[in-house]
Amino acid sequence: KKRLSYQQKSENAQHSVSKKLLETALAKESNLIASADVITTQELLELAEKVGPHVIALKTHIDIISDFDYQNTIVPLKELAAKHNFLLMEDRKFADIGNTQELQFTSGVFKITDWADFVTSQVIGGFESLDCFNNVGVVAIIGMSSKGTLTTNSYREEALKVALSHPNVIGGVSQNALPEEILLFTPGVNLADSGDGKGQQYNTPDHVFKTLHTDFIIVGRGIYKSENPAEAAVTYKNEGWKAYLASL
Ligand code: UP6
Repeated sequence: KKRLSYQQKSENAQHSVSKKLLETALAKESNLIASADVITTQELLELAEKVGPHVIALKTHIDIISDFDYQNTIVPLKELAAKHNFLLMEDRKFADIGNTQELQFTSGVFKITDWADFVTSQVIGGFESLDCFNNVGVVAIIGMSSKGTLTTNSYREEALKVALSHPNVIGGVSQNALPEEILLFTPGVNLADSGDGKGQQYNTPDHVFKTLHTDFIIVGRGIYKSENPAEAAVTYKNEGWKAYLASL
């Protein structure tokens, strides 16, 4: 069975962030999102500079940055995103009632609403919990990559109903195929390892394009822990693009 191309998906896209992601993928011939799970501003900015040219988005866990400071962390990060043409994906995995998520999204020191192009959110709080994200795109957590996850078949089915019905949702994180009207983001991708001894389970880019028809691969340690992150990013970018073309 064939999949829709990025071009076709971009023509069908209902949300400006989906469109931007798909256009960036086509322009850079990349479906790679680097996960910047580093813990200082300097490491974050250095990684963004190195991998920026090769990725369509940089995924952050902004709350692990120990010296976070909006002026010193976010302002230069946004400059790098503009310079290298990538989007900012904050992997906050919101999981609360709408009012609390709205506060977590707009307030505190991180002020995610001011800089993220799109965010991840659980859908466990139900449809209305996602209403607060209407200035960004939401990637719904449908299924997790870790061993023993509670995202069973029936959970995923219900989560998908919420995701598909909400206008803020552009895609889902999953280890299973999703309907083609939303974008599929797949973490748990690594060319060298099959796990991390802490429950993470890895697949290759080839596997996730062939079996899931994923749209975007998310790679963390495969890139930022490598000796040469820029080179590793090129490798994952090329592997991902080759696997995408082969799945058409
Ligand atoms: N992530 C997963 N699995 C999920 C959802 N999210 O691994 O189901 C995120 C992690 C991490 C990245 O929070 O930031 O993707 C994977 O990193 P890794 O490649 O170093 O394992």
